[in-house]
Amino acid sequence: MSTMLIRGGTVVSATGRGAADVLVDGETIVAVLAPGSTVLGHDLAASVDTVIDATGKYVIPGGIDAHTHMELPFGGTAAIDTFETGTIAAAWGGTTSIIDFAVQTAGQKVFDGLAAWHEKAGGNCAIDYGFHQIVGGVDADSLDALPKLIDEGITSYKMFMAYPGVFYADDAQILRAMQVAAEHGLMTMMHAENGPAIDVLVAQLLEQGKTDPYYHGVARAWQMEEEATHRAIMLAHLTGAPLYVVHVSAKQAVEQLAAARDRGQNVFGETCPQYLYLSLEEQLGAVSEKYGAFEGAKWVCSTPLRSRAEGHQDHMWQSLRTNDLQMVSTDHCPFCMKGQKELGLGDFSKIPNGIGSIEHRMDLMYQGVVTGELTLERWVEITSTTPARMFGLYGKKGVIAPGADADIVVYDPNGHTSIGMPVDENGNPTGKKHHMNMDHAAWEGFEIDGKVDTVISRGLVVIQDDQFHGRAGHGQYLRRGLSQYLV
Ligand code: DUC
Ligand code: ZN
Ligand code: ZN
Repeated sequence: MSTMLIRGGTVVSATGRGAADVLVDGETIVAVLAPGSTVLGHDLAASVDTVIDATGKYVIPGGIDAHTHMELPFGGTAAIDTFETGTIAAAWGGTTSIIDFAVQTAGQKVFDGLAAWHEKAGGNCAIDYGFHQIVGGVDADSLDALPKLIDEGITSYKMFMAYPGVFYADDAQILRAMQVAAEHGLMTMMHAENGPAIDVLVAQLLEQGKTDPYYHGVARAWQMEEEATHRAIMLAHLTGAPLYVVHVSAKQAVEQLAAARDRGQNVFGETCPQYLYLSLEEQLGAVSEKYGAFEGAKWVCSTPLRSRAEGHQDHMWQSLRTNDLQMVSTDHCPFCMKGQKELGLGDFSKIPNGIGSIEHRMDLMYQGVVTGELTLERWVEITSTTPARMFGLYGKKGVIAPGADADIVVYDPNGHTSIGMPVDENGNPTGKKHHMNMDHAAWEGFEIDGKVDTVISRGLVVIQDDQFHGRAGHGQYLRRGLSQYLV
């Protein structure tokens, strides 16, 4: 077992910051020491195998992205990042654990869907990974499987109030699943949009010749998100099921969550970087020389990017500060323009839904610290500590403390990160490039006043000196406990 000392840095947790040295033995943090401490010897640096100098830098628990979709089949194609490429990109960005969504579709056995996800991920991940279970077909069989997932280390499952004919669950199905979940302490995750009503609006817009990506955002109006969020909260209230609403983008949906929390309900919400920074007007409505108004396809995702004029983005930042929203995940679901997003040329409803952000989440949220939207501690909390607690990983993940896995990021506040992949007229990259599989950058031109310096995954240095030192297969499957926010 090798030993490592990360010294000279400022250790930041969800509750505070302070100068401290971190000692790692093998895969585990064994001590957090006051600088100059001699409790473990007079020259600890001389007696360890590796010393990492974190002077002037922050030392934080590795990021946890609790919402990713590697290789997700969607809209006649599949998300382009494999577990290998997606987890390597995650590591580059300071994320050391992901929770991906195993998929069960209607008519399929839950455990067959889960086995397929283990097959895709096993031996291929560069960082640790866990699963939530998508239940795309709520029936007697899947209801029976739900509690058994807990023994597999899966303590959360997701249903969709959107996508009729694909993943959609109706109110009766949701009620039944929540009854089972409430009994066993499973977290119900909800994609809260009124899918049947949205489909009517989509058909009407297409009939009117409104086929550009912009209309994806028009069809998926905020009222559709607020209404579904309210309905999910009411069904959760009735059944006593804890509820976690994914990818919240509408300020009115947050108001529903806040009201439920004020009533004392176990209701939680995540948002994603795209709902904090991007908008209906600027991205979905973008026009470029190469793609014309189809440029906006790069940002077609659901829930959709919302109108900046309506103030949703500012409200998301505020809600993260006030804890009306508890955490930030990416909903990483990348598709290339070529051959994938292009499926929706002339019909926005055929554009595969998703944006790739796994590599940029820690940086984009750190920029919120720079601009005064978040404190340093809140940054750590919403990107690592809360995701760990929410999904039963805390203690092992989400904290720098003796006994925790040595998942550590050294972050340089004096560094700089330019995001993007400029291309020549033939589409060939001419400069800096991200490590996700997509052929474009959804975050082109974003500048971050900070930089991921060193990333350690269970004691292994995976990123250092702008090089990837890890390997696919290092990442282990995470068996999760029940949510640690529930009593
Ligand atoms: N939303 C997306 O944008 N992509 C995948 C599935 C989803 O709900
Ligand atoms: Zn979703
Ligand atoms: Zn998703």
